[in-house]
Amino acid sequence: MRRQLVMGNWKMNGSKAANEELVSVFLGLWQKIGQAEVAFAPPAIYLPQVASLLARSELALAAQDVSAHVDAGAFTGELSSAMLADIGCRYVIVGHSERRAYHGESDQQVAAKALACLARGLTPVVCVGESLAQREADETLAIVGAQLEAVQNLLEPSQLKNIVVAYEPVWAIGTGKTASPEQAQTVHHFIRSRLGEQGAVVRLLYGGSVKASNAAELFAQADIDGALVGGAALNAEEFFQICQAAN
Ligand code: G2H
Repeated sequence: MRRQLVMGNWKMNGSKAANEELVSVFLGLWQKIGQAEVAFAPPAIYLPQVASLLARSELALAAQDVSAHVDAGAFTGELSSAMLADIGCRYVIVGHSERRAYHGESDQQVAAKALACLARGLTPVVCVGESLAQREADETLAIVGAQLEAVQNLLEPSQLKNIVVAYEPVWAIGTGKTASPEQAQTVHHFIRSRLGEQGAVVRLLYGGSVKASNAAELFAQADIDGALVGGAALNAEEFFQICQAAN
């Protein structure tokens, strides 16, 4: 049985006051009625603040990125998985398409970051997904398969069961276009089969313009175990509705 996971990726949004408001409104609504696991991924500078806002709840803290370097050292500007674990993170998003596009992260670097997370007890949420041009060229499964394979090549099979995979078609991110439930299910099913034995326990999230209005039909798909939510996670009421749909 895979417990549904809904993670709010705040991207580069927030302020001390806005974060406090968002988390407190959400917690007031959530009040342990939910079965799904819920996580917040604020910008790194706000992780300690959100950790303290979530302290008496069961909600999880997630980081948006991590260094691939496991050991402390001369890596200016980087944050290690040990540091993220130290301040209470449970999850780390790795390989988000915005990091791949704007910071040139390769499949191999993303895999190294996933390994760094596992080395310090954090769960990597490995993002995969194709661009519009790749989908139109019928390359979706080849691209997603290659992104996944880089992770499979670096991790031991026994470590694979401790990752989460987020399928985020790049053409659906922040565009208002969502993959249809059937399109998403096709790719999720492919990912699960590629994960082999471990596929039965690995949670597969869908991401890309998830909203209160489309969450339930996505979550109804056999291989969709939750969502990575961007824009709609910045509104406490809407994020609550999405989390409720995952129960
Ligand atoms: C995809 C998603 C969150 P949005 O990037 O990771 O963002 O829901 O705004 O498309």
